[in-house]
Amino acid sequence: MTRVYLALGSNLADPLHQVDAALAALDALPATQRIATSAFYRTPPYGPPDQPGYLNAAVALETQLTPGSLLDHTQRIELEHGRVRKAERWGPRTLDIDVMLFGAAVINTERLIVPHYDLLNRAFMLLPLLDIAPEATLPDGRALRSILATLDTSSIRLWHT
Ligand code: 5RU
Ligand code: CA
Ligand code: CA
Ligand code: CA
Repeated sequence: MTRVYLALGSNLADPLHQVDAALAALDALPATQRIATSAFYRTPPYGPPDQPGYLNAAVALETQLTPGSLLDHTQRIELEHGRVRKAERWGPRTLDIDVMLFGAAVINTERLIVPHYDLLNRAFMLLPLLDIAPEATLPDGRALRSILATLDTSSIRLWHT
């Protein structure tokens, strides 16, 4: 079994509903248990600024799936929840599920980079992750807590409602 941390994001079509539906879909994955779920946060959009704010959250799973199989499932769940691939890079989306950590694995394939390539710069990923895994480390042993401490979290709020 491997402990996996996923990042969830949504900024279209009722984000709270999207993330609730994503949790239900993750609960239906084979050979996988959901161990913990963070609070839901309201975060300002990064990347293109002309889009709604995001709901961001983190989930801990224990799984026997391989990284590739888990990615197949998370991409299927994104599509089943109305994700439409647009020309604009980093545009708004109904549901985004990213693998932040897969145990202590380091993965660099065409499909999957783990740890998530930009995790160390994204307070909207690290803050929810540290809610549920305050002792989490990178595969090299660095504490994520000390990385979050270098980032600005001042515009992250609880989602509320
Ligand atoms: C550039 C910088 C591009 C940071 C991206 C999310 C980035 C987002 C999200 C919030 C994107 C990738 N903003 N922007 N939450 N994803 N708040 O999940 F993240 S596009
Ligand atoms: Ca735009
Ligand atoms: Ca993402
Ligand atoms: Ca993604």
